[in-house]
Amino acid sequence: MSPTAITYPVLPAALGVLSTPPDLAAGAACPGDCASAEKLGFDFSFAFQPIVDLDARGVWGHEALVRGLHGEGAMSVLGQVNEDNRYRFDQLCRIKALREAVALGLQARLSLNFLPNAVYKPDICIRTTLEVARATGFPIGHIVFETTEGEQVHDKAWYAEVMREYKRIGFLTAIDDFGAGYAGLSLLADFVPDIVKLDMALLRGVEADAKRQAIVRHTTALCRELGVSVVAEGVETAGEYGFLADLGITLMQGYFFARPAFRALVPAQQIAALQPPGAG
Ligand SMILES: [Ca+2]
Repeated sequence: MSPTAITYPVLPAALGVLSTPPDLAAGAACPGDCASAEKLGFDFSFAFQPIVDLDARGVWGHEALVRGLHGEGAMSVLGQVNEDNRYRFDQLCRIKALREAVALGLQARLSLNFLPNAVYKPDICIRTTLEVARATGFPIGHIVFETTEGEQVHDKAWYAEVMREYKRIGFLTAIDDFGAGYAGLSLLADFVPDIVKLDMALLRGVEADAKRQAIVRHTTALCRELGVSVVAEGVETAGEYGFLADLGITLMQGYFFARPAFRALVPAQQIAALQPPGAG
């Protein structure tokens, strides 16, 4: 990728359409020193798990998954996040994940999880991400913001407005864990993301479960009609892989392809060597 070919949006005009919800306007804003782990009180790192493009037999992107500094599980970090520090944590996640991914030489997309209720000040959130992208030369259009519907979104209109703004700026947007949580279908009515990630609980053993098959088949058809790409996440077996591939799903993620790699990127050759369903 050539940094000179990348253009970044100008912020003031881009942010004119957003306003801060009244209940959040008075406080909880990041004071401008979001990048400090000392201020947060704990530090963390990332593992990266590939999202596989089966058509291209390559890596479509990597999802950054939070880990302890020595590779400890996500809960060792997330257990320290509370209402008081989650905004700063969210900011620091973007900054650190982008920097770590670029340092590892990531060429594909980078998928970042964010906490929808932490977006108190989207102008600062977006600015934070844009600044790191610009500093590292990472293209905006390669950054995916995944947000889970499993986490209750208190203000759906606000949520949809924030997501639309992210998309308008040029980021890719994804609804995570689709089918597992509270608001999937109504979220789609209010906001059409670039990507829907089908929840792993829907996919578990799907090749032998007629009810799951019906749900996955129709959800995939719905997404196609809306122009949304589908990622099957948490794919663990050849049977699941085979069923989903037969359905025409080409983007997949899960242990069947590769486990998350702590502070490392799974080599593209490992993905290219994958056997098609039913082979071998
Ligand atoms: Ca995710």
